[in-house]
Amino acid sequence: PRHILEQIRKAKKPLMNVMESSENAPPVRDFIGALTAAYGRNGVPALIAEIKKASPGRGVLRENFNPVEIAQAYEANGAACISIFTDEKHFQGSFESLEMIRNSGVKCPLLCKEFIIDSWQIYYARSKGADAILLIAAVLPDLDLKYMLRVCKNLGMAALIEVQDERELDRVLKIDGVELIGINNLSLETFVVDTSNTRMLMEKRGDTIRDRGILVVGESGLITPDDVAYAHSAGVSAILVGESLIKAEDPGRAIAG
Ligand code: IGP
Repeated sequence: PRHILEQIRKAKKPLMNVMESSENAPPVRDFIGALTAAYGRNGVPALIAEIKKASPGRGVLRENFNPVEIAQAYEANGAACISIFTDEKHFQGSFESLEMIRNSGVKCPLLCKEFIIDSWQIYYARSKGADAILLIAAVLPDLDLKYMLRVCKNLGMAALIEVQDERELDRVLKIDGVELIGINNLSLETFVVDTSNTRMLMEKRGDTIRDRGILVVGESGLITPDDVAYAHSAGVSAILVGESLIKAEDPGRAIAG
């Protein structure tokens, strides 16, 4: 009978809440479009400026930490998109800050920087106003990567698929529909940064990546204008920068430097 099914449905409610509220979220903004437009306009890699309070490798990066103010400063100084760490335990982030930034009038598309291991997290990110999510190849088997990319696209969002070595890059290049790959200079095993990683992987697979029209983001450890020029010459069209901006006295003005 009907009411049993209704009871069963109700018992599933916690997950359904996430899905329903993702339907009521503010409209998705075009993350990849914003990167492409900024790159086309400036001829230098588009900036995804990151908001993170702390990291396991470096501890607390900034004491007076106001995520909305930082986001506004990033946008005012030319960031194409903004990445917001939401992991609480290791990065002292929050979904609340994502939601507050989305509701603050900031117009840059927002990346939810989360360790996604289950697809409900994608709905949750959307419900808080995310326009893009991070999928880390190192923590997701191929089947999950493919499935989550589909979930993400069904919600109209972009997925930044992150790799740190050739093996992961080759796994990702086997997946249909990949549009945005991040090459991380940071090893998630050792938390050591090597900025030549992006160049090394682009030398090996740059042709395939270009043929498929995939946009590459150089990630981590980029501090000086030389670092950015180096990433650009390696063939990336966007960069993801966190620590060096967050640590600056004025994170917005640090973009110009
Ligand atoms: C930003 P940085 O060195 O500028 O703060 O790096 C971003 O690339 C980095 O926070 C990052 C990261 C990750 C950290 C990218 N992917 C995965 C932890 C886990």
